[in-house]
Amino acid sequence: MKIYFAGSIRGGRDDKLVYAEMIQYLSNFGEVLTEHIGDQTLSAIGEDGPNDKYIYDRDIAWLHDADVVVGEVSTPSLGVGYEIAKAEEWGKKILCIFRKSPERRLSAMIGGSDKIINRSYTTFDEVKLILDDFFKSV
Ligand code: 6K6
Repeated sequence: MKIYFAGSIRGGRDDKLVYAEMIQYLSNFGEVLTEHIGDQTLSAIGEDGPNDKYIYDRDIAWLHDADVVVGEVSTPSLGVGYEIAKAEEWGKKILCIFRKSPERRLSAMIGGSDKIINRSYTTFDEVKLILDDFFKSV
C-alpha cells in the first residue's frame, strides 16, 4: 500500500509534530511516500534544497502512484488543497483529518466534498482510531 501523506509546508509548520507522529503511525499500514513532511528541521521558508519545478514534478508523480491520500488539514495550505483536488480527480481514496478548534473551521471545499472521508480529532489517540478505521476500509 502506497500512502501519500499531505501536510502544510509553506502554509506554516505549526503542526509539524503531529505530521511526524502521523507518518510514524501510517507506516504500520504501508509505505509513506512523503516522509519529509514530518521533518522537524523543515521550515516554511527554507530556501535550500530542490527548486519548485523539481518538487512539483516529484510530488505529482508520487501522488499519481499512491493508493491512498491522507491529509492533515488543520493548517490551511494551498499545496495540500491542490493535492487533494488532484487526488479527487484521479479517483483516489482520500482521508482528511482536522483538529477541532474554536478558532478555525475547515474549508467548505474539503469538508463539503463527498469524495473525501472527513474526520476531526482532539487527541492523538483519536487520530490512531481514525486511521485504523480508514485502513480497514481500503
Ligand atoms: C522546504 C521549505 C519550504 O519549501 C520546501 C520544500 N518544499 C516542498 N517539499 C516537499 N513537498 C512539498 C514542498 N512544497 C509543497 N510540497 C507538497 O505540497 C507536499 O506534498 C505537501 O503536502 C504540500 C504542502 O504545500 P504548501 O503549499 O503548504 O507548501
